[in-house]
Amino acid sequence: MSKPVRIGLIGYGFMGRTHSNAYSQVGHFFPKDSVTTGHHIVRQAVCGRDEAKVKAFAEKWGYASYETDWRKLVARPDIDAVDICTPNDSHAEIALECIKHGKMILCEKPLALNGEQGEKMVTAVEKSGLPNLVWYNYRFLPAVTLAKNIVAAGELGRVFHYRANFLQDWTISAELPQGGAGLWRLDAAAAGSGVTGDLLAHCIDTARWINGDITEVSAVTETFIKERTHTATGKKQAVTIDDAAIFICRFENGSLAQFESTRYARGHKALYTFEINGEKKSLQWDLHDLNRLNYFDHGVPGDRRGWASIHTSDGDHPYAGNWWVPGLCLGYEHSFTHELAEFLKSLDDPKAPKAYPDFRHALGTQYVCDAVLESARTRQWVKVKKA
Ligand code: SOE
Repeated sequence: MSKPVRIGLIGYGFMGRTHSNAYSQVGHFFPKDSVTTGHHIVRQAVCGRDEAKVKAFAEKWGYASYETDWRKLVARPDIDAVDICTPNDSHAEIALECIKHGKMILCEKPLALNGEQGEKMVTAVEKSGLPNLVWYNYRFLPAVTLAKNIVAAGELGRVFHYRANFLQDWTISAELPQGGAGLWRLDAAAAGSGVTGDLLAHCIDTARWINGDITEVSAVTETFIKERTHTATGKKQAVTIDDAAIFICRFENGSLAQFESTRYARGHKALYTFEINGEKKSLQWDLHDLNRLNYFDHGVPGDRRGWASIHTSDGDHPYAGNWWVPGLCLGYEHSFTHELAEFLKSLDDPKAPKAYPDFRHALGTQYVCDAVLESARTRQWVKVKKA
């Protein structure tokens, strides 16, 4: 008999919507008799401070009830799993409270404000044995998972290079305030860091998943707009987030890498790209063309050699067979549904290797972010702690 996983969602902004969409889709496309034998999602409650808004969200997205105090939601006996979709400064506090109440946790990325907070979360959750996940969603796009599978099968041979960018342009205006809905990402007190925790963290998660641990980094960061009006006070305040971050690094497998993220690349809205160069093959992926994996195979005869573009929409591509008919495209939102399907699958079979990032993996990513910020501050190479 399939067991319910009654979700309590805290926070209902952009991420609250992406996760709610996954909660409503997963049972249709990854039904319990195929990938997820044994657990199904119930949208039990959503929590937000503004009663009218949270009530409207609950109605729109099919939650059975709502709360305006997150502690009440966490304490409710009819909640099995809490989804933390609040700004980064409350992830640790809420997660620790969830653990006290024996709730499973699905936490928005990045795990915490910094490694120190993240360590407390990992220690507590591992002691409790409660299932835990961090929403690093991009891994779960078919083309990205295919890249992981190709590298894991050893097809690239020795890996020499990893290269990733995450470019945006939405904070160029000096008139944009810091703090408040969406704009808390510009306030270091709420976000912990700027593009490092917000954008580079995605690139680092994917890179560590595909290419292994990063051992040391050398970084530069810049804050282009030094002061912005704070929404809470209406006054100009110093901006202390990193607006742009660039780093070079070494991986444990000996490969060298470069990463860049910025919110000042005019013209780019969310250009996440990565490329991996191996001895035998290279792979390349671009979020703006997310169904394709570009693939160069040096093993084919010289006169046919060239970059191929694999449209990862056939039935045998990761996750694609669960959706429409071959050739039809998936989008950004599907990545969340796939991550959730993996979480449910692992509840069904807790002994099987986990195919999603948990708190410990996210702590490893947090350590790389911390090292990037420290290296930029000290202008030194910094060794990355091992999670
Ligand atoms: C920032 O603009 C943002 O929404 C991030 O917070 C998300 O994690 C990223 O996926 C898209 O960009």
